[in-house]
Amino acid sequence: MFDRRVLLKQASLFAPFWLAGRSAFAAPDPKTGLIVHTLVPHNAEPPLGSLVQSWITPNELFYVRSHAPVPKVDADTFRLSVEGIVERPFEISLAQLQSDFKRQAVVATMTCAGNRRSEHSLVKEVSGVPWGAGAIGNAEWAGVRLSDLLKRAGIKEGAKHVWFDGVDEVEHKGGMIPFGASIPLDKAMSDTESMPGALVCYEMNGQPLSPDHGFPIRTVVPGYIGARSVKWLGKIIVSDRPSTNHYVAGAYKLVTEGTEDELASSPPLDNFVINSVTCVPAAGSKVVTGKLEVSGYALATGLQGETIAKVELSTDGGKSWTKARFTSQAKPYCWRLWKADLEVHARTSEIIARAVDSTGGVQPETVVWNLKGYMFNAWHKTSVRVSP
Ligand SMILES: Nc1nc2c(c(=O)[nH]1)N[C@H]1C(S)=C(S)[C@@H](COP(=O)(O)O)O[C@H]1N2
Ligand SMILES: [Mo]
Repeated sequence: MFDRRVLLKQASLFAPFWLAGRSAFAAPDPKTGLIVHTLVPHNAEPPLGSLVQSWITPNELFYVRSHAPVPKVDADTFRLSVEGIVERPFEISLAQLQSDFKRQAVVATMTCAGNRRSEHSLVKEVSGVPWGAGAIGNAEWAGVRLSDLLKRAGIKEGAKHVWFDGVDEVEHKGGMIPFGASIPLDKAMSDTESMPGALVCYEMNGQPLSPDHGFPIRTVVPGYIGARSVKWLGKIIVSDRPSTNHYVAGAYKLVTEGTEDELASSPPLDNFVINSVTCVPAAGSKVVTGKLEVSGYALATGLQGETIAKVELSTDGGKSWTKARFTSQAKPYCWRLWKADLEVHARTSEIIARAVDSTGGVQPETVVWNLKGYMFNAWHKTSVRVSP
């Protein structure tokens, strides 16, 4: 176990070079089926081929991104605290959350801001877990509307942001801090009948949350990067400003130098970026000339009401494009799966995918490099080796 961990750690140092765009070549763990980047904390993603087998991602195939070991939480003694600029702060157990509040289910895609980071490193190297394109999944989450909890606490005048603190302990600058996030109060309260602005979630695809995914409760913020969906949630704090937690104030920002000034003046990332990825065939696959079926996923920006309208593929470097057909519905905050039939020639070396959203927003050909390799959404390129 120990040796393996050291090996994996060492391997991940080189990962930007050998993994880039080729995660299919990294062997999945035989027990979990996931490609493991680090075991403790657990960071793993599914191979792309298995990821797009279903619109709902099975729990076992859902990527795991943790900054620290899974905290041990006793579900019986556990209490969530709701505090800050509120009339009536309170603490609540898991059982009370489940019995006192209406259960709300929503299907939403979660994706890490670092998804596709290994491709970002091809532009110029970036630090962080060298994710392929599998740090994404679509699940049915169920729990309590965050707005229902905030209404019970009574939001006071001056409140503008809602902070989430986990109970995990992450090493930071020689000390220990919880992983934290915050979202604007407007987002927290932006409920529609079927879609809450945010959820305090205790179930994933009909199962209690697993330890890796945040047992007993986590937030789920539809349309926002995964880092705002805080696992092992311990505290909700209503405030007049964004959280001062490192993961809001000092990370998850698009910066190029990372100086204190630059970080202070850059806004925290919130919504997704438009994206599409070819998942089958895997990068580096051998294919034969003639007809080839390809499939993948696409994701809109996560702004309210936006969905994916079109996915196109090119086998000639972007000169001509073939439209994909959708194999799932256009649903806000959810990815859309697609398939296309392409004609492969002897000279085909690469399949390019790009998406267009319902407002005409287009997935860009290239991205501006940033220090941590967040939000990579350039045209997705899958190399193939053609035999006659
Ligand atoms: N407490 C806590 N919450 C967390 C994290 C963490 O390390 N600690 N990681 C965040 C990040 S960066 C992502 S992308 C998602 C991943 O959720 P998952 O592991 O359930 O896929 O959880 C978020 N919530
Ligand atoms: Mo993330």
